[in-house]
Amino acid sequence: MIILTEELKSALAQNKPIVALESTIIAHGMPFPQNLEMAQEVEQIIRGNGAIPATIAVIDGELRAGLSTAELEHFAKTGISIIKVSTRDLPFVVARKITGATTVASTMRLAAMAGIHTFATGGIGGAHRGAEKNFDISADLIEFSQSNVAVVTAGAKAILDLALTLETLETFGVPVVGYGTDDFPAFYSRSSSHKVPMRCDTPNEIAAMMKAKWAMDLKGGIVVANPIPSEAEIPATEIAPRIEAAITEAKAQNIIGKNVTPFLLKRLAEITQGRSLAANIALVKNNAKLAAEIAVAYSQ
Ligand code: PSU
Ligand code: MN
Repeated sequence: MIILTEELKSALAQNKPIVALESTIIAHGMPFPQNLEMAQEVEQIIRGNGAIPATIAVIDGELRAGLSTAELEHFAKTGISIIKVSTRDLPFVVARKITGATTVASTMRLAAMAGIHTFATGGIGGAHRGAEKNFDISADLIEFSQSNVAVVTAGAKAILDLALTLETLETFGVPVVGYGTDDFPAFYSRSSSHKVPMRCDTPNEIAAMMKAKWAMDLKGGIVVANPIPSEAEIPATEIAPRIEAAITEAKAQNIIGKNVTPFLLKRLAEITQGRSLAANIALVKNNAKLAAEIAVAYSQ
């Protein structure tokens, strides 16, 4: 059902390490041209660390893994006018032969469909603040209970309610592993006031968990929480008031549903004069490197 490049087909057949990448982060997560540079650099980092990148998207209704430079450029330049496709949107864009950018949830689903079990992103979606009333809980969290994919993420953004996010993952039986840390990272900051339930310090330890989980037929993914590099970090005390400001604006402008995350990311980049964007790019690259190392360990 999913269409792979020749390179990915033969890599899968030979059990070579592959890292899946999402396309929403390109179209909705960052402005052009930084999004295109990020997408290309991330692919290079994955190759440099011994794995093959598989950027996932829906193109004219076709489920695709492995995009050409021209296709990456199309997503980067078209930006937010490309439909953001979460799991619930897959039947619609396929049936209507539409082009869509896949989120963490739908990328996990399509990666698993292709037989790819490692995925690098920036930050996963989660339970938004106020989720106990408005039920805004990202489909990313539910997907972690469905698709057998380890996702490397810089924790979850402090635009979310991290306590509710962690509780939801626990309810769904999803392991949340701190990579070299006991704290759950908060995207722009290396730590939050929340602890991770378990910790690993090497890619081999994570690959062993993936094998153990799926050997037991425990369905679903693993959250690999990888803190942003220290030199790119924005301290929590500094970013917190800016996040508050962006959330207040979103409420005032009645931004809801799938538009919330892209709106907050864009406003934060403006409010921090690009600093949040630089941090975002640094953490995605850091996650790509770790994901490649995990994919290499997993393939052995
Ligand atoms: N977090 C980021 N950058 C992103 C996203 C999240 O730092 O680009 C995107 C991812 O594609 C994620 C999606 O899967 O937002 C979650 O959106 P929602 O909260 O609407 O489920
Ligand atoms: Mn949502």
